[in-house]
Amino acid sequence: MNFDTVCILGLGYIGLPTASTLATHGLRVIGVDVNPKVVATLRNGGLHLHEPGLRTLVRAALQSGNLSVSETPAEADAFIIAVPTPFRRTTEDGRQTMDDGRQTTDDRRQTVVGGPSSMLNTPRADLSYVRAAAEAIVPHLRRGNLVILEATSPPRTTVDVVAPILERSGLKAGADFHLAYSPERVLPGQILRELIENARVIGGIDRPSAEAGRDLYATFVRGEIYLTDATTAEMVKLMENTYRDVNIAIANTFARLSERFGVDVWEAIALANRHPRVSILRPGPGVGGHCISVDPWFLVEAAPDLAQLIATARQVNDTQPRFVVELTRRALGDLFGKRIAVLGLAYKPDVDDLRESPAIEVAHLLQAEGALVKAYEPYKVDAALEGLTLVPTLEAALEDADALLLLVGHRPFRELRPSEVAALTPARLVVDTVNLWNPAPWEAAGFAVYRLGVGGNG
Ligand code: SAJ
Repeated sequence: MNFDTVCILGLGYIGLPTASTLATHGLRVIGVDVNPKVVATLRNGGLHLHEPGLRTLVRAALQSGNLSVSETPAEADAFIIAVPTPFRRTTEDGRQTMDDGRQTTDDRRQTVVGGPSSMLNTPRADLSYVRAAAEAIVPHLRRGNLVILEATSPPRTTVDVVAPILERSGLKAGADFHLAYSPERVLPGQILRELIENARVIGGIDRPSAEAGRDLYATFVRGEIYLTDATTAEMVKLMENTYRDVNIAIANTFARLSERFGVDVWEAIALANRHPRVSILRPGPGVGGHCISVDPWFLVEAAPDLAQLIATARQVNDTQPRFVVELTRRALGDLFGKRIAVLGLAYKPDVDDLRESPAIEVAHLLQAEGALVKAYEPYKVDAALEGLTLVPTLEAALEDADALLLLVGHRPFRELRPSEVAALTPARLVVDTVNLWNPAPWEAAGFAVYRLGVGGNG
């Protein structure tokens, strides 16, 4: 199948790079976002999100004349839905909260898969953006079109949710238009390269739909393209991220066990990983980002009776910030009134993304215990976060600190020299939750060193 025009709904971390890449590969692309600010920013040559190389790519796409941005979709040969699928918790009194625990102002309960929750506190996928995007396509859908869902979704969403909405056009999925699911699998921080080089899975509601999807992605994907059915493709995406989450949960559990048994988990993991069939991931302050901390819930929600292991792993990773707070309490004796320099707020090293970041939760929990937190995030020096004091420089975080708490293994932190740090702060205690720092030079510079997962510490 040949494509001249593609309409992409959702200009976020996936939609915008995909739209720009298709445009620079010669297709005419209409990028759609319902947020007028996003559209205005892009039209004025700005960018509303940070990803290495994206500014240059978007500029090239716009300058080529192939990419235009709009608040509403238009007729096209293919439509790609790349909107978010957040999740929400239901509290015991029936309130809906956002994934960060804030109460939602709009009650989207009717849009939550399966209707009102019977499983209290189990986060549920909010498909309202997916539904709205599919509805927006309906007036523009023509015979022979291809529609692709990229948003991470619970199993069967393409077949049970998206197809019926699109069929309101009077056209039949499969018979009149192609419909497929293709998950994005790019790593934040490396999106532009991985979008092109990663293997791609395309699941059609029938074989011709999968083949049409392959023809579209083949315009820019250099990795292998594998065809399957839509529900398998949905499962593949959820399984990948769940696999990683469960493996991080076992690493975090090993850290907890090691502290109890007087073992250094980092040494134990390094030695265990010498086994040819063992590859244990890294413990840390918890699992963040908008994918791995979210996607496993889609499986728990869809089949709670079968997914206990997955739910338990989520609970381990979700309680890891609390575990870090307890470690900090042990290091400091008491948290009340203690000045703590929190180093790093991003959800992982060397990105500026704060979404679902466990570091932010640690900072809030410390404050709830009466600690006085100053947080420094080198990749987001001008950010403002409700309820947290963010300082723009390392010096400002350190100047009156009682302790340093390292939560993210950013490169600038790796390069710190303990003797220089000692001159900037009265603190003589560091808590390293990511095993970034070799304790010896810190101890030589006068610091007591506590590390996550190290029994007896120091
Ligand atoms: N983390 C650990 N220990 C580890 C590895 C990670 O605690 O050993 C933590 C990180 O600090 C972070 C979280 O897990 O808080 C997730 O980070 P990540 O680098 O593992 O993954 P993401 O969320 O940035 O991207 C993932 C990727 N999926 C997999 O690696 C299976 C990416 O390929 C997906 O495209 C992306 O989710 C997504 O969008 O779904």
